[in-house]
Amino acid sequence: MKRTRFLMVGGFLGAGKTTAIARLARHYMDQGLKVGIVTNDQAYGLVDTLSLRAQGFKVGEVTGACFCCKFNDLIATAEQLSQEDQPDVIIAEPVGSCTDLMATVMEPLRQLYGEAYELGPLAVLLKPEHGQKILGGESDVGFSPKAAYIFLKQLEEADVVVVNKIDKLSADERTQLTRLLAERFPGKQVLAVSGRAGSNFAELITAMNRRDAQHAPTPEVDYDIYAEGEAELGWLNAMVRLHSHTGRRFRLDDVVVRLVERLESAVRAAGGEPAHLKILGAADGATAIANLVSSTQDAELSLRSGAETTAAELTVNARVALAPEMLAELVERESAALADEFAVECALSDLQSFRPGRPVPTHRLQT
Ligand SMILES: Nc1nc2c(ncn2[C@@H]2O[C@H](COP(=O)(O)OP(=O)(O)OP(=O)(O)O)[C@@H](O)[C@H]2O)c(=O)[nH]1
Ligand SMILES: [Mg+2]
Repeated sequence: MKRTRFLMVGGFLGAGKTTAIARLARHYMDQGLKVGIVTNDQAYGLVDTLSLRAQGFKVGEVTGACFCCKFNDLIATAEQLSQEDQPDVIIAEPVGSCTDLMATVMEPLRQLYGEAYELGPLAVLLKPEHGQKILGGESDVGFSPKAAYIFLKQLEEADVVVVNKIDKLSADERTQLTRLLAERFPGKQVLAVSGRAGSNFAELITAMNRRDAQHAPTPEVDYDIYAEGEAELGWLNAMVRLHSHTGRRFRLDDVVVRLVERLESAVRAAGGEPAHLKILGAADGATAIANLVSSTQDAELSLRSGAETTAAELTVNARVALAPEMLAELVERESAALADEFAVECALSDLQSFRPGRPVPTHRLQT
């Protein structure tokens, strides 16, 4: 039986996993290989799934909890992709606040499903600003110690650590960050790439294609700290439908960016800290995506549609250090205010807001 190569690209919220996975998948497809992608979230209604499907990729999803707690759903989703399309490669994107993936996903796959899947390395991406602050020991990191614990555990278990978004770094900043990583994790492979611009991406491809990866020993993980770190985040997925009753058209790109900007200001005014706000707008077959990955940066339009429309569906995914009830209130209020701003009607549905529950892995196997 042909084994499917299974790759996983992890990293903290907003590190650029989906962007890098799309580039990786495109590379394999250009080589004539079939690729399936598996996305993952604590809730349903995923921006990442819609975004990757809009780019033409075959995507299955595991929703309702992370891969480790829904290991059997991950297997079922991978099998479904295999039945439908017989992919040569499956690339999985875990939830950005997850760690211990080597012991709870990769090893169980190798030990229990090794006949079906050939495992590649676990790559973990990091946002430069997180790396600089946490590894550099800055005091005002905008990051709680428990969230920093998860971030560091992700790097510790990685086969390959990938400094992403180097298009935003000077040569000095890049050298300093790779030095901090080498000091903290001696012997670990460290790459520096831009998933979006494609710089140095060939190095990540070479690393992902390695067949002789020696996995690092499984780190010990304190599940109390891990669970408390995850539970500091308010998680919200929702759908906002906009409709122009007058027939006047509005720009899809403008509404997604404005809603992200509005949410960012509202979150900050409420004393919260956004980890990742992402909104995907769909209208008449067109797709626009706006993101915000930190309160020190502006909202950006990561996918431009150029579309003008009289009706749109916005999928809102917010991961914010703020009480989930408050986050839900802000999303309701700011969606209504957005509708007023664009003189359209608005309906909010499928709202799920909660703190992620304690992870209870299906399996935990040591390397
Ligand atoms: N400058 C720059 N921005 C990037 C790069 N890669 C991703 N981004 C941007 O970072 C934001 C988050 O990217 P995603 O790919 O959605 O990040 P993610 O890790 O999948 O996020 P979650 O799934 O929410 O954890 C988007 O605005 C991207 O356009 C990069 O290499 N350079
Ligand atoms: Mg993603």
